[in-house]
Amino acid sequence: MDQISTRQSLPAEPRDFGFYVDGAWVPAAERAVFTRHSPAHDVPVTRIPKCTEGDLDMAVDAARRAFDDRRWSGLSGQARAAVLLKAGALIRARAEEIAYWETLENGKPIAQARGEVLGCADMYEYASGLARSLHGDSFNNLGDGMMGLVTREPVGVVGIITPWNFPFLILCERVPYILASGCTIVVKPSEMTSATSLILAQILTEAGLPDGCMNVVTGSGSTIGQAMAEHPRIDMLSFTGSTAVGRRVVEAAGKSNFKKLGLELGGKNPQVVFADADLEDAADGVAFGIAFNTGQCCVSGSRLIVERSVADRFAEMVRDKLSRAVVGDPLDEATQIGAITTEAQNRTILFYIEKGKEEGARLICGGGALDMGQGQYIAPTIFGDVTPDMVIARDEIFGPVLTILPFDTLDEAIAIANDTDYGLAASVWTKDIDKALVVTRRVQAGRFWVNCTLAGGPELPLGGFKQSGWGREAGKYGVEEYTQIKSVHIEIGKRRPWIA
Ligand code: TXE
Repeated sequence: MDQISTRQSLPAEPRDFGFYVDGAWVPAAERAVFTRHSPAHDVPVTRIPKCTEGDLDMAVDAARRAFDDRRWSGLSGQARAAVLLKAGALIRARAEEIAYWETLENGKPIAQARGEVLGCADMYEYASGLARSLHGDSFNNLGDGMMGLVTREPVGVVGIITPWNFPFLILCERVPYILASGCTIVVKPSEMTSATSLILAQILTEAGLPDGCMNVVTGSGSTIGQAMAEHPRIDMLSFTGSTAVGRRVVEAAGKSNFKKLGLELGGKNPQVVFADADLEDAADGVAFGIAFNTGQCCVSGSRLIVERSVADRFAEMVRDKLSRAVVGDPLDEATQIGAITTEAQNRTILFYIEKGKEEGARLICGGGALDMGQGQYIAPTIFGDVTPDMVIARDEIFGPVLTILPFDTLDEAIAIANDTDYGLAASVWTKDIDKALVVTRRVQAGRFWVNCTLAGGPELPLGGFKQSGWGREAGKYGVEEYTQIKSVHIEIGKRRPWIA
């Protein structure tokens, strides 16, 4: 795969998209259209239809038909695997194009976007194996007259609502696993970043996915997203986004058909650094953990909990690392930190930076917007002397803002790490295996990293403890999540009569 150049150019015209239902594009036609501007370049890049609730019904009907007539769930695992493998190959072949539109709508560095897209191809390849190995259980110990089976069946029509921070990655942490299980899908991407979800739908059709199994409806969260949560013919909904909207989704599911829910919500993730760690390695990891994707990352390591004896030296090491990160035009191959994706998020991050200053935290670096001539950028920011009660230590900021909380003992480090409503991810940095294991056991988080951070891949599951969510995505757990279990009792020979 060739890279087009070290600095791709902007599109001459915004690209027009329709939405995707029953294996075909539906043109925007007379519907209202949302024009998305690149947050890094301030120019229009895509035009996306604002779908109506009628459009959603059309997509749900298509997914419903495709599920109910068994055109997908009735295929063998081998046949489903073939489609997933082909999809992985097509994603690889079109990685440059997907990364380009991801970068334009999201503002993330093109090299990072490319890496994410290739990682997504791997998920389809991995999930193809799961389509073939998914199985239930059997009971051969019920006596000579009875055998028991436990089978797994696909849940049905699955809705997926995604956010704008990793539009393609978060989608692909779900779609191949859901398809491997035999379910059909209706997606609503974030209105800010719809392009790559739409491109994916077309790729899946090209890969041989039967019509109606993957549908994408674009539009706002308050209309289409809310209508999905309330929809009586959607059997399960996977929602990734804010905790506040997650709460609304739970209420809507309860008021409609009790659809099964998967929720991946916010995080305020601890990075616990002991004095005996390889501090050079840890400083690089902590800088990466807070600045990757400009901190707009549910698993970003936003709370640095560091042993007091090295706290000042370590803060200086992280500051030095961040000062050397390349911030700039995300279309430039060398860029490591791009733009903030939405205007609302930009305002939110700047609000929290001012809050930190008001609360009396010590500003170590950054502290405001970066003027790059165009687009919206925020300087990587570190606050020292943070106390656990400060707002900047408690709220998910979702930006490149690191708060430092020192500790003296292992127990204190664990207590600070757990002093949050969230439980999505955590890291520990130490050369002492006992400390690493104690922290790994006692800190409440769905994903844990030892002497690394933000590592991932299709094999290991992701999801949160506490208010970070429900359920797991990826790995074998990610397929099982989209199945329901049926138990089957089979009589062997003549039944013992109830009335003789
Ligand atoms: O999220 P929303 P926003 C957090 C992060 C960020 C904050 C706000 O702290 O600052 O959320 O971001 C759709 N019913 N995370 O406003 O609104 C919406 O269209 C159904 C963490 O963008 O939750 C989009 O597709 N759906 C998170 C998706 O929900 C609704 C990633 C997420 O939007 C809806 C993103 C409704 N009533 C933000 N309203 C993470 N864990 O990665 C909106 N949506």
